[in-house]
Amino acid sequence: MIAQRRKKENAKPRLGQIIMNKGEKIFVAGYRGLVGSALIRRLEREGFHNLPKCDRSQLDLSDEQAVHGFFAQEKPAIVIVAAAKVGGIKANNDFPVEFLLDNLRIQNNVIHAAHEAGVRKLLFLGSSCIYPKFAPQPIPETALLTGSLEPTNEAYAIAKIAGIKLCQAYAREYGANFISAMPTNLYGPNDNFDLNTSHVLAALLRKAHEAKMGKVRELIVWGSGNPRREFLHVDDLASACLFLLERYDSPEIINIGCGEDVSIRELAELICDVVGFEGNLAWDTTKPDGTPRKLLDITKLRNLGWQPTIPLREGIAQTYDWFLKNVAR
Ligand code: GFB
Repeated sequence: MIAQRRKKENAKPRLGQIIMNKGEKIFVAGYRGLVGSALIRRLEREGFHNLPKCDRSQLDLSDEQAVHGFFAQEKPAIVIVAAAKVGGIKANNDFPVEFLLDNLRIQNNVIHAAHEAGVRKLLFLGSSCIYPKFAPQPIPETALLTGSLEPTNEAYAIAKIAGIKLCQAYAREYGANFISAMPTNLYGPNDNFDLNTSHVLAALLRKAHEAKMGKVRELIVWGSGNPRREFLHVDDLASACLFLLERYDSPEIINIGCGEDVSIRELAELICDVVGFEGNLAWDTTKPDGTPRKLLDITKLRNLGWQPTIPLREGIAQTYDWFLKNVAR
């Protein structure tokens, strides 16, 4: 009965209805992470002040009952799904069960509860690893499900693809305004600097810093150095997310990137320069390279009028500063 009523209410066309007022309740699932914390910073800077914050000890997003209870009580108007189990190439490769199951649980609970609670708009954040390993470069949104995935992160990618499809299903069946955006590789304050689980940029910042402080002559970089990646500062991502919440109402996925990539070798050299490490790079080719290249085609987002503002070198310097103040000490 309730489900039927919700189906009818939500079946109304919602496109183009979003006008976000500053008192609107916006729930950022995963507000302590790299992405969630950047979203909160940006929303607060823009004057949004009704932002319920729950960390893992207050709300376990993998607990279906708890999530439904939270949504029934809080009734947010807008939801951003920034909560996920994330990690770099090694963590993804070592723990496929957790990357698949935890992510399916979290996103299923949040997206379903958002629908039940009548959330007006939801933004689901995926990842550029949803695209085939050998997708055309730069990767257009239409490349989704056109080829095999990169094995090191297949589990995570499958979970994210399921999240996209769930949002699209709610849009098709119930008229829900649930949209999905695909960010490229991200970095910035609140990144994970654990060498076993982090992504490459945070890992190399830490390694370069520790090599400099320890007066070590060699910095070990994983793989061949040839893979190419695109790096977007998380504050630019947050700006794109707000932009999409206000101006994008299609269930079709949309890429978020900066439009430029670098090789891992170039990234390592840039990081050493910013940190001031003057030793040599050594390559550990027993570690996987992963996808050879991952550069998103951001034409769709650019055509809507958004563009990134933080150059890579400046973003790395700012993140190193954050690392020095918050992690290294
Ligand atoms: O950032 P990263 O861990 O993940 O690695 P992916 C990118 C590249 O950097 C790989 C190399 O070729 C790594 O071998 N690399 C070099 C290093 N040195 C290091 C190091 O010290 N640590 C790490 N982590 N890498 C992730 C996916 O893929 O991309 C996730 O596993 C997610 O699912 C994320 O989608 C965006 O870019 O290869």
